[in-house]
Amino acid sequence: MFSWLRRKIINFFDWVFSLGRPNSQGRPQSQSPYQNQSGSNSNSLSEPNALPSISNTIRIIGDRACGKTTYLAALIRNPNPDLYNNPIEKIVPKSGASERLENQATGILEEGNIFTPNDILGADEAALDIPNIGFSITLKDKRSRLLQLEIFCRDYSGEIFGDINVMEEQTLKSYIEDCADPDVQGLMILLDATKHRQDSVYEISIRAFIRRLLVSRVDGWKGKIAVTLTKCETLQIYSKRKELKSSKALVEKYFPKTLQSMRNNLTPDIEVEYFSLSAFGMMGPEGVKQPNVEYVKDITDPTLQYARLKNKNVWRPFGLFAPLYWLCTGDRHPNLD
Ligand SMILES: Nc1nc2c(ncn2[C@@H]2O[C@H](COP(=O)(O)OP(=O)(O)OP(=O)(O)O)[C@@H](O)[C@H]2O)c(=O)[nH]1
Ligand SMILES: [Mg+2]
Repeated sequence: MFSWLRRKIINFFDWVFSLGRPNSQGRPQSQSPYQNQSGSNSNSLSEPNALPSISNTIRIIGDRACGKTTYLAALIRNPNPDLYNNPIEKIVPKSGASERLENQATGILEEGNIFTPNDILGADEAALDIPNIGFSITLKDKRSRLLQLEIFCRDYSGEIFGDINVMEEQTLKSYIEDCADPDVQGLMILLDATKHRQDSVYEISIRAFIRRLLVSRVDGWKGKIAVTLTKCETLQIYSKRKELKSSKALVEKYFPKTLQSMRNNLTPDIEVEYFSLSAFGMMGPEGVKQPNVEYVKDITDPTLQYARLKNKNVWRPFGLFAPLYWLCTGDRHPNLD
């Protein structure tokens, strides 16, 4: 009841926020800045001198506590970017919800606190009630041309993945319908690298999710899927990531059953790519790098623990932008992985 009311109030303020900002409601404008839907080259923005722009509406799913909210907050905050070879020029929040996340990244992550888990949907709520998070990323594309990515998504709670086989049909339907909305062009499926022992559980969740998604539209679901491993600063995963030099091989190593189950259920026209990232990153000199993370026990329940930044001054996430670049352009950017 209270989460419903809170979301309604948040949505109202987001609407007020959007009145002051052009182009903030998240409707895709074109497939590619260089090639529109009819195949000709065009600049998708009408203002003169506007940058080529690609709009992409995505949904991010993954089990509870896999790092969805922290990912979005770190991305929008973009702390301490590398000065060398870094293609990201700027990030601008385009909705009240994304401004709140940016403030939380500053106020919560940097002050050593943690995000609270997202509220699950109440009986009278739908996924549509979850506020729209919009932000634009200006970056240099693979050929060093400036490009703007306009991203719109919602910060779901992990129930849609973790509880998919036990949740109320009405709640499940509302999430699936939201993911199957014709505006949604891409999905990020986040898998927590530190939970790889859950592979057999996630195998079942992913099968259920993909099957429901594919039958939710008569013409089938046609987006792209970025399978993304989170929390890859963990030492064992970090060194495997370096050794394998491929996020695909890394996901295959840690979640073989989940991947097999997903591939068995997808239609061949759905493109899939693989990514790995950490919202906290590493610290220290090359060769002796350590995760920039410390774990704290919950004061009310010591069986629970949270991760937080160890040193905010050297907060340097990695891999955050690569999945979005691919979802928007269909390409991998050599300086974003
Ligand atoms: N080690 C590590 N921990 C992380 C990372 N990102 C998030 N976490 C931790 O994972 C826990 C859950 O993070 P959230 O971002 O709230 O996860 P969520 O997926 O949004 O969770 P729900 O909203 O409950 O579905 C917190 O303790 C975070 O600090 C990361 O990159 N590395
Ligand atoms: Mg969350």
